[in-house]
Amino acid sequence: MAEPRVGVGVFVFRSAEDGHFIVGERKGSHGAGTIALPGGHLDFGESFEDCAAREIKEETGIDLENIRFLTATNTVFGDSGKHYVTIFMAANAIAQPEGEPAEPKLLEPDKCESWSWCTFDEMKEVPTHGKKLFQPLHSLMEQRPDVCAMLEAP
Ligand code: 8DG
Ligand code: MG
Ligand code: MG
Repeated sequence: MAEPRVGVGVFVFRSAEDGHFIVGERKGSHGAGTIALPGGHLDFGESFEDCAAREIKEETGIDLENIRFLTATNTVFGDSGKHYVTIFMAANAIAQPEGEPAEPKLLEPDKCESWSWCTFDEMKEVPTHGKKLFQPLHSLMEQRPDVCAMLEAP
């Protein structure tokens, strides 16, 4: 029998003072076409922090600092029937050597259409603009309103 898996989604903030974080449109996997955070599966023996740093480096080339746990959610996907416990982490992007803010690179173009910066309020508006959110983000809003309130007013 299939078992729940652990996914790690990361709010990568542009800097400590900036409420913009990275989102991307998924491609080539379940939730294709939906807007999601960068992240991936927790590897065997890995810490949440190491998983967040590894996935963000692999997917965007960005190095992280101040990696912190936000919350966890539970999602049974309506489309695929997959079941994930999502660990939501937050972190700040380390600026480029010249001091310019970090910019995500599309390092896995087979898995993601493009990256962009987004605020939590803008993310909530995504469904009204004809796009869908990846289901764990709906779980976050439904299951963890306290955390969402914090993300809305950083
Ligand atoms: P990996 O197999 O290389 O570890 O992962 P990936 O290639 O980066 O796949 P992914 O789809 O980005 O992430 C793996 C699973 O993690 C995904 O299918 C479902 C789960 N997941 C959540 N929440 C989130 C999230 O917020 N963002 C991402 N990217 N994945 C998430 O449960
Ligand atoms: Mg990955
Ligand atoms: Mg991923």
